[in-house]
Amino acid sequence: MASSLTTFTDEARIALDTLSGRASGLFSPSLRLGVTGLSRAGKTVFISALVHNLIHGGRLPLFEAQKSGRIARAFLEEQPDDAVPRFQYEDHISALVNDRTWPDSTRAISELRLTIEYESASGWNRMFSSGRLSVDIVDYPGEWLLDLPLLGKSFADFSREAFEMAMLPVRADVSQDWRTLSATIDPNADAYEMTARRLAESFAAYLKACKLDERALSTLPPGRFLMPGDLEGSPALTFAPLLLKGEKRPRSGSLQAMMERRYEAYKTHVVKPFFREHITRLDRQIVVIDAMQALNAGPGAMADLERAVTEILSCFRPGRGNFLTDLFSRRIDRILVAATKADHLHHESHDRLQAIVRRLADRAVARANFTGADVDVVAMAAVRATREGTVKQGRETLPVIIGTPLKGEKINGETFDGKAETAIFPGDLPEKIDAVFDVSEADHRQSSDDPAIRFVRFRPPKLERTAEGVTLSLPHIRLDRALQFLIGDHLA
Ligand SMILES: Nc1nc2c(ncn2[C@@H]2O[C@H](COP(=O)(O)OP(=O)(O)OP(=O)(O)O)[C@@H](O)[C@H]2O)c(=O)[nH]1
Ligand SMILES: [Mg+2]
Repeated sequence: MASSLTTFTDEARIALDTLSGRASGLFSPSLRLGVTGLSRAGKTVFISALVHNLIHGGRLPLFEAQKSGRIARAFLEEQPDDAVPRFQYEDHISALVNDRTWPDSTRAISELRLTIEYESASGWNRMFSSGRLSVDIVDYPGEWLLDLPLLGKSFADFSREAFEMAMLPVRADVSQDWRTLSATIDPNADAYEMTARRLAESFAAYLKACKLDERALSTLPPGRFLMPGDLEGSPALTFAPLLLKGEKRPRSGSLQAMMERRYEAYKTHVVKPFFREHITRLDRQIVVIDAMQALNAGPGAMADLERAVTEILSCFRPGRGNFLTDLFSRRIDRILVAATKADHLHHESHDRLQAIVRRLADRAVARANFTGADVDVVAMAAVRATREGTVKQGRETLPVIIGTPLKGEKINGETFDGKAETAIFPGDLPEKIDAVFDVSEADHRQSSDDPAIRFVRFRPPKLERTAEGVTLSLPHIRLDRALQFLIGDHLA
């Protein structure tokens, strides 16, 4: 009785929230923009650059409302959700602009409200619209999204798949320790906390190792094993897949029973609330991917990135009979897959990068059987850390990029001090994009022995100042194109 009562009030509350959200939306329309991507993909830098460019009237020729001078001002306002951490915009901008360092990794959800005052392009709209749009930007780890498929999987499915993935050639060596440990454990033995912990730690260490630079493998669930947020050490995170023999029901008091219970707790107390409270309220979504790093690591990493994008897109596919479908009060109608960090390439390669991302997204859309939203792609740099130039080498003139490599970065044995500027010939992306997807080549070129591009991390750029000493907004590549797709139509 008690439990059905709570469910009832919960549902009533959700319905009321939706209603009041809709009603207040009449006065000041708001748009919820989700920004996701795997860790280090570039979410924080993207949001910071987007907001900075809008607030400071940056150069955004492809963003129509700005180009035609219809934006009166853009400013930050208090966010609507009191229980979600605020996106620390000021800190991130201070790092980028004053210290020329990249912002710290964020690893959890955060939110920021940006309000834009604009004049509508049509007289008709001018009469009826408020001329204000509040964009609620929600930054959250893609790793958490990849947990959605768990809702449809039993502990036995989860365990079986985890071992299958761990045995793939790209992962077999990094998963070795965890698999060896698992092989010594009997699921039917009595449950001991220390066994659970050892297994969970070993499994988490393997998941973390997949993320190391030279692997650049994207993530396997459970997402919170890599991004625990405030759940670190809790029982809902102290479980691991087990090598099960057959689909027997576990004996009560056994390790298997304990692991299963915790796996179910993870789904109930971590995965479901996250989707209910955050994902179902989004209107638009950008999925930031680090295609540069995957390209650099070879076709195995590209295939893996494609798998991650496929799974991410599946999460936004409505009407699949999962518990989400009923909860969607709004529907995401546009999704942008954005490869950021294009400033690591000369502009001659930008279109190739975009073509590669297009191919990747098309395949992901097809594999996820995705319909219901427009999916577009862009190769961009939220913050452009390099300039372009040419260098003469004998008779040849090579296109180069010029920037300040981060302290400790190396090329050809030279180590940079983080101060000197340098010109780098980044290499070209292949003309035939099939090559970058061809996994059969992965065996010969598993890591960066023969990278397609030379990849060095640069410091954020030095901002120019006007004669009056005002710093100009952060330079970017095609950030305006992303903005136009994500919010442009709401400012028409
Ligand atoms: N050159 C260049 N580097 C970028 C750009 N965006 C991100 N980076 C690099 O990528 C790193 C990660 O960017 P973040 O924005 O912190 O990534 P994130 O997705 O928020 O990462 P987490 O908070 O760890 O999930 C930065 O520290 C930069 O080194 C860009 O536009 N240009
Ligand atoms: Mg971040």
